[in-house]
Amino acid sequence: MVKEQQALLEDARQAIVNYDLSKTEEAARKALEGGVKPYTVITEGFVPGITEVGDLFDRGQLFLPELIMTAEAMKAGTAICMAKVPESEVKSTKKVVMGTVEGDQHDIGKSIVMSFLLANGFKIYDLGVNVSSEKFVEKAIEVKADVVGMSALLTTTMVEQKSVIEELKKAGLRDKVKTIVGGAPTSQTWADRIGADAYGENAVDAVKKIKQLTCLS
Ligand code: B12
Repeated sequence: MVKEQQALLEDARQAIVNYDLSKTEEAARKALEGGVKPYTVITEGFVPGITEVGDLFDRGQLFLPELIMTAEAMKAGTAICMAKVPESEVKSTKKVVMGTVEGDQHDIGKSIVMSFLLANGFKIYDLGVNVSSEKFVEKAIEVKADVVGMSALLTTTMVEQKSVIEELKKAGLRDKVKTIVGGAPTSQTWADRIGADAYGENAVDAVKKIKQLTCLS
């Protein structure tokens, strides 16, 4: 990557660290104009910034209002980048129901994953945040989902992913619907432990794993 592009990514990181919404939007636009790929702006600009903010919050050096402002800036910047990712012209018939589990309000990562799935032609049903296991199952039945994706960002809520899988079993759907989990506290080990079919580390990995689950790769 050329030096100018690295400077643009540094501006993006800095704007997030300063939870400055308009600077974040400006940094996103400038980076895209400067030839940086949308996903790179997010992963190498915004994500290092939000990780730094998360660490400061963890150490008690920053508080919830700032965290909320950071999230708003992150959402605005990400939206500008994602608008540059074209929706796939090749439509798949595969349906993915996505949601953030019950008790959890984090949706930035899930939104990025959904945009990438859309860009790869999947049909997405977004249940939003704080979604109960019952709602996941109801939607999976309603749309005849191929895959159910669950996001969790809190160690206290990741256990809800297990509840969704159990609820799918109870509804007799476990063999018909594939499951994938994601979110910072989750891992392949966690996915194996709760009987999920896959774990996705990030948006690119999520697309790869969902393609494998639905036999598209
Ligand atoms: C932004 C943020 C918030 C925002 C969320 C806004 C929003 N609309 O999402 C707000 C301010 C609301 C918030 C609130 C809280 N937060 Co918060 N938050 C964060 C922060 C800083 C960033 C999360 C984020 O967006 N990351 C960027 C995205 C791109 O990454 P990601 O979510 O991991 O997603 C990627 C992958 O994980 C994966 N992925 C994600 N989902 C899925 C799903 C599938 C199916 C797949 C395959 C892949 C996948 O792909 C994504 C793209 O690459 C993190 C710190 C951190 N560094 O993670 C803390 C953090 C998650 N929050 C934390 C806490 C404690 C809270 C609060 C409890 C604070 C409080 N005292 O009230 C509340 C809880 C509210 C609730 N009930 O959910 C802790 C969690 C600690 C823990 N271990 O449980 C963290 C780690 C901060 C910290 N270091 O203490 N938070």
